[in-house]
Amino acid sequence: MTLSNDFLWGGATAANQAEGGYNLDNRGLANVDLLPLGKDRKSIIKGEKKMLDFDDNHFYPALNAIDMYHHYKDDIKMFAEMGFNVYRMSIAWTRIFPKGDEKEPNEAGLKFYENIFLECKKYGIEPLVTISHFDTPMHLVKDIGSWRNRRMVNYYLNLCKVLFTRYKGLVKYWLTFNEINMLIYAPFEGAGLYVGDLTEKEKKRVIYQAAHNELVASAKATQLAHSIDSNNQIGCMVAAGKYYPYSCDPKDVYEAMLSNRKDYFFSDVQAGGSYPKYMLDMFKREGLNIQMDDGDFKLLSENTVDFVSFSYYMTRVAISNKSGVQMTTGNVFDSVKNPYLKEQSEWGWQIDPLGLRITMIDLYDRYHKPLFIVENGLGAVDKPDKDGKIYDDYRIKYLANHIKAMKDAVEYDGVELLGYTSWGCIDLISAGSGEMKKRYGFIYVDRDNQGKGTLKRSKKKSFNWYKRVIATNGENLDLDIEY
Ligand code: P53
Repeated sequence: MTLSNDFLWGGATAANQAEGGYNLDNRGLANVDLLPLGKDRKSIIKGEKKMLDFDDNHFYPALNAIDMYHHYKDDIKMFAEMGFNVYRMSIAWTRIFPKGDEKEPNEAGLKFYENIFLECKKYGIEPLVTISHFDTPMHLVKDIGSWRNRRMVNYYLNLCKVLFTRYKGLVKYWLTFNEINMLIYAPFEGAGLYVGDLTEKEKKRVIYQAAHNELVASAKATQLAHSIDSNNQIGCMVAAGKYYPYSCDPKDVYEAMLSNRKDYFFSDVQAGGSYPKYMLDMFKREGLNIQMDDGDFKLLSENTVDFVSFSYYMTRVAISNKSGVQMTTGNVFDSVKNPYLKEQSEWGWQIDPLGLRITMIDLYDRYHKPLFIVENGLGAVDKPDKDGKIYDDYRIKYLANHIKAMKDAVEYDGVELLGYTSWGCIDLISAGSGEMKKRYGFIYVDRDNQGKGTLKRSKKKSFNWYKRVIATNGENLDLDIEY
């Protein structure tokens, strides 16, 4: 058997894409609540267009999402039926601290997550908790400008302290920030930063100041987690998917190297423990004047993460001269199309299972820490047939090929891997597009893009398939399965 007996198998969701119940039990508003469906979403995500309050012209899909707030018991039961021994989910910060800067936490919010963890425990499912999945209280966005302000570190730490204390013994695996590197490309979604009114230089300064503040917060959270309970295991989380050079022209190779460094900067600090010199040089050369406290470097070096987690959907391509090459439609960043990859999702994400293996080797060789694949999957349009059944063989194929590649990395390339949680194990709202139509789940949810539907859950064909994968610890990846 390739994978160890204690390998963690499961699925992943995020609060704002699944819970709904945006105004229940004193929950406050967060940046992610304000991302509308439709053409403005992308520029709002990127912090170019301002959306700090709801307006009547937009539909906001996160407000009710798939209403996991009321369905979590049934949903976790279905996860258990598939054999999950881990469930990755995130905390909505504003359920615990509705404004973000209160002294006392909101008990109703704490209770909600406690119930989720107890439900998981009932089935022997280990929770893997993302503390912030693109989630910043709107009050702090408006009041102090979100992560550009160092005071965010303290507010985030207050949240962490409450979580680590209250859930001691119930939760052991934590991720500090989801896809921390996304804040470079999507500052509002990633870190609550509206930067639309800034010059290019000022925008860059704000982004890297926010990055520094998040890195400090992540290290402090790691330190705190370890001091509250030595069993706690803390991971960083990066949007991975290597850049390939378009050709062996050294100019393309160099371009790919720079692009990879840009993403690895975050995990270089969180897992490696120090700022890359090129980054500090860049701050100086460009006069960015990033504010750091005296003890920051020491803190960062002494509080590295225990494991490196990442999302993987596709690889990207770097080229020195973009003129004349075809682009893919990605969601947040458009990328050069890889002519060697023949298949792509309906959203233009190029499918590359070997790229997962390559990314794993890359990350492992860089940090020598155990990896955890916490997101991977295929967003597709699922059409129920007249009996309501969903034959999602395309998803089965995607997952089988990626899980095979993942196993190969463990078996032949010497990579240490803790677990695998597929993204959106139950259909949820797409982060990039806000659509419901872009589905990842083994479990279908009856809801459409406009929020209409019964919210009824049903099993897709892939449900049975993943169940068998887990039951055989990844040994049986045959595509055929009864449904
Ligand atoms: P959706 C951009 C590019 C790759 C992954 O994405 C990304 C993003 C951010 O939009 O996000 C992660 O839903 C993220 C999840 C998200 C998932 O990938 O656009 O951690 O919240 O849902 C898939 O198809």
